[in-house]
Amino acid sequence: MNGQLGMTGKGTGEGYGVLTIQQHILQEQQKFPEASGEFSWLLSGITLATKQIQAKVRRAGLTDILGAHESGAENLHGEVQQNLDVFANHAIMRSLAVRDSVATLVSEENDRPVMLRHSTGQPRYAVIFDPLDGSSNIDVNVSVGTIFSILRLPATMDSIEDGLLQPGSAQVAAGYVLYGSSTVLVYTAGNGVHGFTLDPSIGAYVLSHENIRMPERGKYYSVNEAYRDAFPRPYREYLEGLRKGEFGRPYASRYIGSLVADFHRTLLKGGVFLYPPTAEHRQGKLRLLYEVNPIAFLAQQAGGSALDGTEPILDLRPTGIHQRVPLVVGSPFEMQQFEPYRSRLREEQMVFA
Ligand code: P6P
Repeated sequence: MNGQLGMTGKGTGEGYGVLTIQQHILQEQQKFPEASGEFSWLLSGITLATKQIQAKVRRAGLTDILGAHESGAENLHGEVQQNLDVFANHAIMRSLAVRDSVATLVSEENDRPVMLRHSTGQPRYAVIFDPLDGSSNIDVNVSVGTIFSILRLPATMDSIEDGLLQPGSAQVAAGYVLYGSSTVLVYTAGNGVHGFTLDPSIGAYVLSHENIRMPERGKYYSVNEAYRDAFPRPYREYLEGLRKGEFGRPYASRYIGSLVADFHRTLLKGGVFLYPPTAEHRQGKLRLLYEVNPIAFLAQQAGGSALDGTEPILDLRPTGIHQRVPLVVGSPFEMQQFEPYRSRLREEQMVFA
């Protein structure tokens, strides 16, 4: 077909310069004849919503959308909802509510799952998302992101929680959109990790990072150093080893405080990102279902790996839709260097400074 249409690329649209995310998903879908068009229709709901969100984020300083929502409402985590959080949550909900294949939505901003339709009969999906992660950074123009995870719901469930509390290894797709110097969507459907940059001139996400592979090792570690003394000793000693060059060469530190931005750098440049437990956050701060599981799936698909400190993230059986877990995610080399500390975390009673 490429020859007939004059396209010279290897399916990358080189002949015409761009391959949009819709075309990419349809191409991917052709590899799985049993797959219906449902997934691409579902994903188009996410791409549409994130285009609306990025339009607001790009103009945040020009409208009164900055700052906390006038209601002063807090989400269940006690975080004051920013206007853009509310807008982003509604944009995704509206977009996905009209996708028949979506039965349930779970959002960081909603205490309970939103039931759209019963999941009996044809396969139905649950979309689990953080509509605007890192939103506290919005007012200072630091990158923020949307993170999503997609699960197929079983045909029969005793309760919707049964269908939602599947291990991360059950995800059928996951990804994020980073509203940074450009808007980049990165996703996996279990067949590699691919990145698309929004081209504002045509309003489409176009393929910019095909088949992303995490480098074998990097030169950065990423952690909130302010809590260093509060981490259990094995974490403290691993970080000290990185800083002092005990694993071959000293590392530099990079920490943005926006998970999507910190992970995107780790995915492209290699290295390691950590959010360990502290006395204040004994289970860590990051949420398993809509922050850590998607990140872990992407890392694994790109050749890296992710732990909760001792166990592979993707093996964890969730106990609640807003459950928090510690996270160590990175390149093969840095994760290999973490192994002795992982063993000590298993053996030692978790002692907080
Ligand atoms: P801290 C943002 O609030 C967030 O949920 C993640 O995006 C980010 O990685 C983390 O919290 C930052 O937390 O405690 O370092 O400010």
